[in-house]
Amino acid sequence: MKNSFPVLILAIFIGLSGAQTVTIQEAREDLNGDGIPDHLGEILTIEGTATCEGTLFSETGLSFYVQDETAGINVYAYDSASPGPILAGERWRITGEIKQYNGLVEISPASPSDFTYLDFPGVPDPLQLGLNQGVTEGVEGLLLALGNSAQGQWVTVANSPESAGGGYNFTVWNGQTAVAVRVNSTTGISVSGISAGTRLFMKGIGGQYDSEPPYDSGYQLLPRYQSDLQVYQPSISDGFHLTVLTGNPFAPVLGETVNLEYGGPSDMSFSVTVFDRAGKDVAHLAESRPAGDVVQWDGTDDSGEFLSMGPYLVLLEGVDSEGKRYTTTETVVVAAPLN
Ligand SMILES: [Ca+2]
Ligand SMILES: [Ca+2]
Repeated sequence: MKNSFPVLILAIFIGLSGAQTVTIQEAREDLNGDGIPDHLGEILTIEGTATCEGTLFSETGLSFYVQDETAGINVYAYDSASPGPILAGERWRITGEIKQYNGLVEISPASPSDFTYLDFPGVPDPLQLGLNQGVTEGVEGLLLALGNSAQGQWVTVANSPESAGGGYNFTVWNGQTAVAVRVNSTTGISVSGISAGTRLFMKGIGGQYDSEPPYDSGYQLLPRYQSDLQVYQPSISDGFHLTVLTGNPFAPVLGETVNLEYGGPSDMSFSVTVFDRAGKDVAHLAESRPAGDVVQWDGTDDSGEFLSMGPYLVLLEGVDSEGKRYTTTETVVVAAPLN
């Protein structure tokens, strides 16, 4: 008898809302690991902040993303269920059926009354992916940053964007990990400035498009706005120089890199080479390249193996149009993790 009061209260709450309120992580739950949310077909209620406008990823109806402290999820609904405009940064309580579409977990409201505006906390900071990290199930639905402008760590476009089904697809390299990027035409993003070799600092939502069980591939980054594709063009001075910009010493096993800038007269061609203490050339960061650039070294040799701790000598070599050779060096240190 003494437990009946809380049970009654719980029953009233569930009765009023019509569905149980859960965290987004709980709504997405896949304890048996089959790539299908365990609550498929259930009506649940979540509370989350929109990371884009309600209609950004859909020509008709709603397709957008919300996230809370635990996870993110796609919200998908017909026009008839729309409560009106939904803006990035707004927090909503949303009731809907848990679905999955080509591996993407969705919550699908059936009517405008399934939406309740809560408040305006603003768009949350993107989750920063580290060097060599890709989009995975654990970050599906979350706003992500790929490439880190504060650390001068960019991603490199692998191929020119290809037109496909109402948008464009291309791939970027985050260190040694390939990440698929899907630019939906409804975003209005132009990809005309993107081609193989373009360096980017990116933001976007973690998405998935995988038509076959077990729905464990096909992860994509979904940029929302033109500003989510920030092209990195370092400005390089003309004097012959090699400068350590960031990351010295650095711990490669933690995904850290050292960034070095080099430059010199426009008639020069440049090579940047890393030597170990024995004087062996272990990594070639640039070879016979024009003008100046920024190079990133991840502490691996030319075959991608991590090198041992200790100091390394970075040699910049410039050869001018008359064949005259200039050199300068910097010492960088490969360190162990702090703990
Ligand atoms: Ca499951
Ligand atoms: Ca998924």
